[in-house]
Amino acid sequence: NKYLYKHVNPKLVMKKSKPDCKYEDTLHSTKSVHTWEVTNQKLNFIPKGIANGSYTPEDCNPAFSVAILVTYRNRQSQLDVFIPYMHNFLRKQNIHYKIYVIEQQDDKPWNKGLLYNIGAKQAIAENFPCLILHDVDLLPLDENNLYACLHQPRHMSASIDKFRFVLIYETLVGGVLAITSDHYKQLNGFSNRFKGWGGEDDDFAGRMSANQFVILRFPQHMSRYTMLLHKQEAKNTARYDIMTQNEKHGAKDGLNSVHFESISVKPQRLYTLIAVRV
Ligand code: NGS
Repeated sequence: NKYLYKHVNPKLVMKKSKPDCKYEDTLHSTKSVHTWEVTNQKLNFIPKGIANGSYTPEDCNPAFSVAILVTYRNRQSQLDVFIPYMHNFLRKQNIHYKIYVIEQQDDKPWNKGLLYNIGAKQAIAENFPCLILHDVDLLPLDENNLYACLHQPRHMSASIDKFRFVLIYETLVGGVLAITSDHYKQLNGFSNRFKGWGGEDDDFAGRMSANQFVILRFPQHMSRYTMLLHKQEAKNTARYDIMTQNEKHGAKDGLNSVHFESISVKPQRLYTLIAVRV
């Protein structure tokens, strides 16, 4: 597929004895294996070969290497479903991946943009060329939805059951977004100024559009997700004001202005936890 951004993590040692992984079936097959039942099945089964939240195919050399960044606070029951589900889903895609959970471990207002920037810095430091920004409450339903970056950012979760599988607005990039590390750096990442729920993703879409990026999407049937239920978070009432202000000084607010009280990186078997106090 000419639109795929081929990117192999330089840290991955390629074993010559292995053939290259195949992707045609994943991209072109019309069969949709993941259906509703799968959501409720196999949640207790964890594939072998996972350490620090990372997996690489055993029998072939992957062409894609992705860091999955999951921002998180206080939703243990969702994490308990998300992590095993994702390992089962991703392992079939013949990619190299690593799941990072970036947890805000304080009671201050939720700062998702800052958490994404912190996760991105870590993944970039570990040479991941592709970042997948992922809500913890979204589970992909179609295994043709390849977890890989394209030549432009791709909004992967355009079709969510909660919204009757309809894209709620054209510039939505929240939920699940695949973007190359180079593009993320070019945008200076997310604004760190959104405290509380909402707006940081729309602000990020503004950065993409200011940089002439195009938001790509796979066909709707491949972009289906189911959303785990939860209470609506407290909305940030200042979010529209911040978006307006950011149009003027976004360059000083992002990856280059990440501040926090403390951070620790704690590798666990099924994910690498980045614990942050903001
Ligand atoms: C918009 C929010 C986005 C959010 C989207 C979907 O209204 O941050 O809803 O949210 N924008 C503003 O508040 C400015 S959802 O219903 O999926 O949780 O991502």
